[in-house]
Amino acid sequence: MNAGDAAIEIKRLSRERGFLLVGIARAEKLPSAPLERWLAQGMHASMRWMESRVDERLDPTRYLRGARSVVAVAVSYAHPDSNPESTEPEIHSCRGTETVKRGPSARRAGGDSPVTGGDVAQRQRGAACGEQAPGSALFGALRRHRTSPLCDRALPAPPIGPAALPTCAASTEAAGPRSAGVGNGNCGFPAELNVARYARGRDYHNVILKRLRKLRVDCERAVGGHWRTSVDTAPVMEKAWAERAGLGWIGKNGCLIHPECGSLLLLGTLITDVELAADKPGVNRCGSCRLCIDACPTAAIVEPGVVDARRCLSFHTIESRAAIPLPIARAAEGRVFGCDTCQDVCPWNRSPEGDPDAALAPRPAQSALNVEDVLALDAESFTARYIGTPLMRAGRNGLVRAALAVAARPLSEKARVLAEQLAENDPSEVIRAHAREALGA
Ligand code: B12
Ligand code: SF4
Ligand code: SF4
Repeated sequence: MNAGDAAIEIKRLSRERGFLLVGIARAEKLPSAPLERWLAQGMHASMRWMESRVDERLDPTRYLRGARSVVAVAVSYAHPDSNPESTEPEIHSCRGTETVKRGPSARRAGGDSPVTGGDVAQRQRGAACGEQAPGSALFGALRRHRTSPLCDRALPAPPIGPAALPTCAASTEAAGPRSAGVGNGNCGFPAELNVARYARGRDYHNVILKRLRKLRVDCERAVGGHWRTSVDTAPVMEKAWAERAGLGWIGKNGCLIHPECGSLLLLGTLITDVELAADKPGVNRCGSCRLCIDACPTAAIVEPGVVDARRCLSFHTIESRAAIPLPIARAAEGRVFGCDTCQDVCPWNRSPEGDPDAALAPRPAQSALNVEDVLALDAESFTARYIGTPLMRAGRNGLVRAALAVAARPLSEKARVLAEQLAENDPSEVIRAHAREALGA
């Protein structure tokens, strides 16, 4: 099979296995400066594992001897707002003369066709047109922005009409009322704890890795050669490969953005020594927009595309086990596990195309947590509740620590009683310290 036919076959197999997007890049050494500079400046904070296997991270031929191609895949987790307060979005997107109702019911009824990536013809956005029914999730989200004391402080005034839109390519293509396929996950729960969208269902590592392993077997059968899989699990720069494979571009918020599906995507790769026809790399379409940089509650986007983990809420609430510095904790305003702000404000996430992955469907009980419930967790009840979910990454101690740090002040009476017990008896010094701080506030 020649490289072109092999690429077509691999893409077909990828879609058959349930990947929304797939593209191919030539396996070659990545420029080392961005990663080396990021590490040298300490932006990886305490993620020491980022320092190891740098050679492999930068060069796929070191990870797999004789590697010639990188297959990048993505799934979407842009499920309609899983906040119990929101209603189903009624968004109509116009493509030429065709009007397609979008939203969960339309999807269930087969209203959306699958979206393709890589070199496969992209669907056109069509004429600049977007309608939003009053009373929909969008208007609900904006109302919450205006009324929630948390969000008024945490976020800049939301852009409502075309005049307020930034000058990035999205604003000229999709001018019209701001249509929010996804709302701001941090809004509407001032007294509660917010979980980042990607973490509201099953653990994506399990879902994607299982699929990738099956796909690897399919690929070996179809075109032979050696294949290695990765989804966060290996020294592979997944965003860089997705960009090179034409899945989109790395935006100023540091995330891979697909022009139709937005950035609420999770990525994986297959590295192979089989020669496959490569796609054209994605082209950056952020333009002069800087909404994400300005909206970040902790100023963690220190340069376009460069996130300093030492300031990022995602790092402090998910990866770090240490005490959360007070200025970061105050700015978190209820974000107990991860953060979506720099993606929520992005115009490219207004009305994402492509079916969100059913295997990653959000569970309401995992989307917004109750402070008292979290403070009452012990190791056993934590595992029983969250096994198989991304929350396991923080562990019971990490989650309780973050809840104490980011919960709204003053604590409720019931939360105070629990915090007093934690301050006194918890085996973790970090939890005891955060509990004391929460009680003193
Ligand atoms: C370490 C890590 C983090 C760290 C550091 C974040 C970061 N931006 O690097 C922390 C814990 C903060 C984090 C947070 C999040 N993460 Co994370 N994370 C990773 C991980 C494991 C490695 C990323 C890495 O190598 N960083 C080091 C820097 C130097 O690398 P880089 O940004 O990729 O740099 C390359 C390019 O960006 C480019 N580059 C560098 N600078 C610049 C500047 C410009 C202008 C441009 C155009 C390019 C560019 O060159 C570099 C090399 O070629 C990847 C999985 C993986 N193995 O790739 C997931 C990954 C990036 N994370 C992911 C997710 C979902 C998140 C969160 C959204 C989770 C959440 N909701 O809380 C946040 C988003 C925060 C953000 N705005 O980036 C997804 C992103 C999917 C997507 N659409 O892009 C990934 C790919 C996991 C996956 N398998 O899907 N993450
Ligand atoms: S995830 Fe949150 S804290 Fe981190 S860069 Fe984005 S907006 Fe800032
Ligand atoms: S919000 Fe950030 S990532 Fe999105 S278009 Fe604007 S600059 Fe780019």
